[in-house]
Amino acid sequence: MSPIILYNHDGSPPCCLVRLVAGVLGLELKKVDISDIENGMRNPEMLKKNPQHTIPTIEDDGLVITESRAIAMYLVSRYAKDDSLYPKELQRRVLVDQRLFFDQDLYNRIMAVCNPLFYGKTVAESDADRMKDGLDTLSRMLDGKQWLAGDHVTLADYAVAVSLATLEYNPEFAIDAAKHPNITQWISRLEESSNTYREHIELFFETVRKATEEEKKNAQQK
Ligand SMILES: N[C@@H](CCC(=O)N[C@@H](CS)C(=O)NCC(=O)O)C(=O)O
Repeated sequence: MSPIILYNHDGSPPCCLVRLVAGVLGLELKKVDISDIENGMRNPEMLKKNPQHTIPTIEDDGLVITESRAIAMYLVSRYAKDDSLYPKELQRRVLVDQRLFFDQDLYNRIMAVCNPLFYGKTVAESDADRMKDGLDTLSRMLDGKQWLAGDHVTLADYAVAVSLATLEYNPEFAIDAAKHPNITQWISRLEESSNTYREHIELFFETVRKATEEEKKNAQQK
């Protein structure tokens, strides 16, 4: 079987989710690194494959799939030995689905406090408030719970944890353990649950740190 192709960037949070899920499932990925997304994904060949011009994009047996959460659902549905990460039973699956849809919204809120930094702009107060409101919601979801959807780790936990890891781009908004103990304790549980999880998140953090340092150096030289 030929390996699944992943159009990837190590500093991209949604790509991190796909790498993490593939890693947990023990799948081999052939990474095609797209360092310049503008040129790498907006050329005619790639736009034909992915009109959204986004990474992650995967190709598996000629099937092109975009959207990190859809890719994660596909990988589990096709390749996992059991359905624990993404249950087949409707009543359990819909719990994961609702958290994954919540996660897309949370990720957008998080990006709204990270994106301005890439362009040397300040974060709008309304965006900061919306992001904090998203964290408050997540904290309530975790109240009295070990995991986000059901009694064990699912795709929902991985997706939301990767979205939160994105805050490494703007540490001013890092999760405060005193304010959100439900969230920090849940992240610790995830870290303890799997070496693969830790390795993939660490690779993402390292990439972000290097990029941020590079950015600072370039700014000083100007
Ligand atoms: N909802 C999408 C978001 C993907 C996304 O925005 N990827 C960024 C890189 S982190 C990208 O490709 N941006 C380029 C563009 O939108 O043209 C997913 O989860 O896959």
